Amino acid sequence: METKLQELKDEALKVIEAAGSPEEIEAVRVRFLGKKGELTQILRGMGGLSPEERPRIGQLVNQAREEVESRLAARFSRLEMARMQQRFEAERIDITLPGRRRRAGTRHPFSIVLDEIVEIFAGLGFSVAEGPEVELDYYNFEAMNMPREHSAREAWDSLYITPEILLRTHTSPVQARVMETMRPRVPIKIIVPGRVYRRDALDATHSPVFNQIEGLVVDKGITFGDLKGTLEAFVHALYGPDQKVRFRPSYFPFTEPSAEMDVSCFACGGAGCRICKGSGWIEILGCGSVHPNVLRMSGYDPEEVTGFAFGMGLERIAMRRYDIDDIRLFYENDLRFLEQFRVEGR
Ligand code: 2U9
Repeated sequence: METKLQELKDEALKVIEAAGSPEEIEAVRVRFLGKKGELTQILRGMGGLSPEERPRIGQLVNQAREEVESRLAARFSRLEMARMQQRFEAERIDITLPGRRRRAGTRHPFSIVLDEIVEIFAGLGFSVAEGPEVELDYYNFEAMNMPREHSAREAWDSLYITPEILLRTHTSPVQARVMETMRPRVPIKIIVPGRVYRRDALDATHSPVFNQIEGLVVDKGITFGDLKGTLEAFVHALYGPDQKVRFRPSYFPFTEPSAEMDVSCFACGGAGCRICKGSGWIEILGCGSVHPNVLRMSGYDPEEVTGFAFGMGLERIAMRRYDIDDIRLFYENDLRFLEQFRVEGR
């Protein structure tokens, strides 16, 4: 009996050392210590022993059971430790590694320039107004002092949807709508950025869809001097305080008198270069005092209030700013182009 017991114990300890998982350990426990376990069977077979033998053998069997149990427990905790160690290794994070830069996108050059322009006019007390791109002929032309037979309409190759509805050719109709809503209250001080449409073939300098920013001020006693002061402040904020400006007489049906405003070339300071085509000047915008007919059409009395307005093309400004010679680059969504406009700190 003792020899069998010793053999069983040695066998048990051998297979415990060979167990490679909690399931295998449980199988060893059942094989030796379970109800039908090999060690348990010995206990059951003790009935055949003499009364003198029984206590001694019983003690030996219990010692064997205790040793097998403690070895099983030790093996289990060693496996558990090894498993945890493996997991720590697998999930180890080296917190000293440098952070991974998230690939932030870049802002479209239009957004960069437009935000700057809006910011400047906001600082001058203007608010932003928006309106529909699909517009009525009335607001786009008639309210802008261009009745149906007016020749100026030809200057705008328009995209009509119906005889009364078209894609707006400038953002001026939004100002007419604001005056209609506000009348007869003043002041109005708004800028109107937005897309405008013309029947133009797409090429390096023309696009059927482009972006404008127009502005309108209506109040009592507004003069052409207010126009010049406001727009000079704008140009100095956008291109720097040392730029010179000049106004040249011009014509627009919706302003009288009308003018075009140039700024001394920011690239060569006025000496003449490729950017300003040798003239030393860069045309920035058109402007003028609001035509009395336009005030009247939208419900204001030109004897009571006066105003000035201006309009600029966003593509023209962005192309000058970034020295871009093909307008199509703005619309083709080529990341090799767009990713160059990474504004620091954003
Ligand atoms: C109202 C009254 C007057 C808006 C104006 C211009 C001059 C102008 C062009 C510049 C370049 C359009 O983007 S561009 O092609 N615009 O020169 N626009 S005054 O005058 C208004 C607008 C609304 C009620």
